[in-house]
Amino acid sequence: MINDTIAGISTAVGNSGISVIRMSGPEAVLIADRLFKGKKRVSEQESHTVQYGKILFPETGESIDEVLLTKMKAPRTYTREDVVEISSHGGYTIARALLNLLYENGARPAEAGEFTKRAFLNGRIDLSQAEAVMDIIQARTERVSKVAIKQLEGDVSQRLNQIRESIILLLSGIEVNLDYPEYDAEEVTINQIEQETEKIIKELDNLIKSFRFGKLLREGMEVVIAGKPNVGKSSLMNRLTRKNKSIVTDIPGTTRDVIEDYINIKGIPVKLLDTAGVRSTHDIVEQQGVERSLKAISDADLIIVIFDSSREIGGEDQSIINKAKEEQKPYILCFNKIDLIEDEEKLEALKMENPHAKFISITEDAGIEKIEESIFNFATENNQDIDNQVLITNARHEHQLKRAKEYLETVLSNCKMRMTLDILALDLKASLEELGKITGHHADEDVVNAIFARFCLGK
Ligand SMILES: Nc1nc2c(ncn2[C@@H]2O[C@H](COP(=O)(O)OP(=O)(O)O)[C@@H](O)[C@H]2O)c(=O)[nH]1
Ligand SMILES: [Mg+2]
Repeated sequence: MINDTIAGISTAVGNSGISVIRMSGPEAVLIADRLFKGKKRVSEQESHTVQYGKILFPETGESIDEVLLTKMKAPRTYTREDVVEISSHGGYTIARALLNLLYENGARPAEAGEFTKRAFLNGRIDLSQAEAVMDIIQARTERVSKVAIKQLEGDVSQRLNQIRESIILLLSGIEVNLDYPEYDAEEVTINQIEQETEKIIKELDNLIKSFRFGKLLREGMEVVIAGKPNVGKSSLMNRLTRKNKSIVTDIPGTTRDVIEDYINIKGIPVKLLDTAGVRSTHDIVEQQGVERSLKAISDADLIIVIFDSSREIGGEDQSIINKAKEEQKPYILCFNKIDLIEDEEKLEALKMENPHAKFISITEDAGIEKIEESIFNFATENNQDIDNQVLITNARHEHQLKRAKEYLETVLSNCKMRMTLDILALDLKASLEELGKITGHHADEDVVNAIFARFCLGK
């Protein structure tokens, strides 16, 4: 049982219009009553209403600030405990003074994420939902926050609970058989377990697969623009970011360092890197730039390789494709400067030779949307239905899913070897536990603490 009352500042610290100080626990109303002076006592104020008043030093009666006080009685609250929120004027000094007063009157400082942890411990949300709360706060694009909100609403939890229930059903079938062992019944049961386990593994696989896109969404995707000097890498960088961060000149070897910026492609946070052109050079600074380009290529999720279609495609161009292949990195091939090709037939021939390539002109702003589209399609693996999918976005969840799957694979091979039911039950139980760690049915205390420690204060 949780029996203490916690308090913390829930808004960002710094100059702001208002600050919100949140208090949760059995004594929240009592403490507020001691310090707040409004038309009604807080204990008499109706739940889920707001009241104007002042916070006073209890000894001197001196006012600290005029505030709005929101009272929310358990259980319909964020933490499922009594919650009082005080909105004061903004700024660090007042919020700090109010908070100290709450501490002096019986509340204790809330740890990072402790309000949400209480929501978890009191059973309002499960662990994966609590993690989604953090993802909402940190979301970099609207699409990312939408996915996190769906997770908070429980779409991952629901899917996992369905899977857990199927396993529990198998286990209860085994129990019955162990209690009434008849030779035939056991045989039938093993066949059923085998079929059912195969199905469950497929469902786990779908979730595990969704992590590829989920991870790109949550952590962002790194896309490197590569190519030999003067093909238009910096021009593309500037066009995609709609900024003039990269220096564009007709002097080959202008970009020396890797230049980074963030863009949002249909809701996917993309870190774009403009690199020095890859070529052999005696200029020491440029050489280092080339090294960095090669390093960026080996770290990237995706590479945009640019060729200059007005010139002969040569060995240096090919070497970049080779580098991508060597690193097993996916790439999008772009032929830039098509405005310079006067001969229509030559362009058509080039297109025929490179059916997967994109043909663009940055100066004439032609074909850029095709690049954006390719980046998006790469991330979703051309899945049109990506918005309606349950997505795994959290590495911890993916890890647990894989563990659960491993145990189920053991169950399968044990079925094939006609092992006894009690042995099958062992691995089924183990997989159930691994899944339970995602939602918190079986969470270790250390894991729970580690998760909430990553939260911000006041949440
Ligand atoms: N005609 C034409 N020139 C371009 C195009 N894209 C870039 N350029 C020019 O090519 C030169 C090199 O561009 P830059 O972006 O600095 O290439 P980088 O060395 O690969 O970064 C500059 O003079 C650009 O204006 C294009 O689509 N058409
Ligand atoms: Mg450049």
